[in-house]
Amino acid sequence: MSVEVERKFLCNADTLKKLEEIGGMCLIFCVGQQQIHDQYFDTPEFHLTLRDMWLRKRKGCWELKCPTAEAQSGKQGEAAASLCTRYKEITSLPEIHLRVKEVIKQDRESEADFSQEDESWLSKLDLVCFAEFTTARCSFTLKEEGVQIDLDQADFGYHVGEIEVLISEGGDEQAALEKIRKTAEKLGIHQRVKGKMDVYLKRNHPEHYIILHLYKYGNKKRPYLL
Ligand code: V4E
Repeated sequence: MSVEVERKFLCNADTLKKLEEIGGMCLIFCVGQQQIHDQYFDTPEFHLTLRDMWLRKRKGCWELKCPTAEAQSGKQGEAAASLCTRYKEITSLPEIHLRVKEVIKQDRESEADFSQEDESWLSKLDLVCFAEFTTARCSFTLKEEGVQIDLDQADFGYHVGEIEVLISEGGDEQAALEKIRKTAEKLGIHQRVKGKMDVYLKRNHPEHYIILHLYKYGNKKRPYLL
């Protein structure tokens, strides 16, 4: 299982110019452009997202992003670390079923085994699609660093960049944070920006957005960190 350590940044007309500039110093490769269609699922009571768990279908495959054990314990560490997020990415469907059932089962007794052939498991767990959008993504890699930079343009009119390093679970998070810090410095990034979902929910589902923020800012016992 991999852990994605990443930092979002404001993406504008200058960003490509900056990438070209640092390309001269450290060999940047454009690894391609793609259209990504995402559908995100949760129960009407937000069982998953209130726990900072993000179930999505991307390019026909299921993915679950969930907080690492460290993030769950509320450890944020130094400043560089607090600018970054880290999430476990689970792509095995049986494991996704297990994790999702674990959370939802707390309120709803659901011991049913799920078929991998169809999507009836969604309705059995009362999971509905709450967000759907397409992102045009341009990706670059910094060869020497093992860093990926994605420039995303979501179809609801939001641009955001992200600097990302993938590590294995229990891998060297400090090294990943340092690579991200160095890349951010080269790109002249200082500010913290919102992710696509934050902007999408605020515009389209303000009640969901407010509930997630209340848990964060109200200091409730949920691990959600926006
Ligand atoms: C983790 C998370 C969500 C799931 C989508 O994650 P994100 O990295 O924003 O999307 P994307 O399309 O770049 O996925 P990738 O291709 O990198 O896997 S939605 C909200 N969160 C939590 C979150 C947050 N609230 N704010 C920030 C800045 N990051 C993550």
